[in-house]
Amino acid sequence: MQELSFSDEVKLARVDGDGIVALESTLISHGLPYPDNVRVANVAEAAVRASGGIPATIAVLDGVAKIGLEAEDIERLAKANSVLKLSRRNLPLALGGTFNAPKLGATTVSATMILAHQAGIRVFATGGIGGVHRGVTKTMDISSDLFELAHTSVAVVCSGPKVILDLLRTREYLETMGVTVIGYGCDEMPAFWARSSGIAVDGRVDTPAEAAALIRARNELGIGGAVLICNPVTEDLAIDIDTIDGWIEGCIDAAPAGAAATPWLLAEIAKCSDGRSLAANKQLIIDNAGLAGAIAAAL
Ligand code: PSU
Ligand code: MN
Repeated sequence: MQELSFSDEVKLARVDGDGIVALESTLISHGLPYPDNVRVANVAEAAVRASGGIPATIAVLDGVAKIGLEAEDIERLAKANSVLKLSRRNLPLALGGTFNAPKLGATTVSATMILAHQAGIRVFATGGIGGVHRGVTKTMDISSDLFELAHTSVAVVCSGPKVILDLLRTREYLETMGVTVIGYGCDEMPAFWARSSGIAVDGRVDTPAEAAALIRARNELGIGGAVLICNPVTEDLAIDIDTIDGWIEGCIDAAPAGAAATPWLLAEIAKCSDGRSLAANKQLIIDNAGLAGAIAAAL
């Protein structure tokens, strides 16, 4: 088993049996600009604590998987400009001292789920999950987040798939692969900066206790894979999906291929939305962390 390094706070929580919430680090290194990224990472951790959980932000530092980061680790990830974006496929390249690869790696949803699962953490919060990209019939670009959600037993609290994606195909993939897609206080799948997508979820919960009961029910089946709890962005910062689609259509043809596509699109739309997408993105990450803390405490 991969050797994990725990922060003092997480070590203590493991002994005490507290509800731990995994937080990812790619949104720090690739998703949000500096210094917003540092503030959001710290406030998200505080939100987990405020709702009764213990935060464990996950990353690879100097070849070691760290479960729970110190303030200076977050600052380092936030400022460095050659951080690896780690998912299932390249996580092994960042671990250990054998390879010539850079040793500083931020974990996406998939790599965070893998490491959280190894650490025995059952709840994880992020902003928006990756999914099937628009243009998939030409590019075959499908986020490894979806594969991970299908196979790894960690509940994921998010605001739905990122709206830059092909939402219908992403929803179909989740259905085919047997991910339990739940609306938190809503009947439609939220889409990141947008509260609704017109696409149905599998079911709805309205309290952390209901979410915890559902996660327990899936775990007891022993089938692996995730319950995806979709928590819509707060109303005052939400953006209408047609407005967002206009911004996406205006820039998507210029987007780079592969792993660079998502960070590029997020940064580009932050510009053409006059910062509205960024404001929504920051707040939804913090709110999802708070909800995950309450669910972890209920579990
Ligand atoms: N949520 C955010 N911002 C982000 C991400 C999630 O609010 O940047 C990251 C996650 O790490 C997710 C990744 O796993 O985007 C998806 O990247 P890709 O589409 O290349 O798989
Ligand atoms: Mn991709």
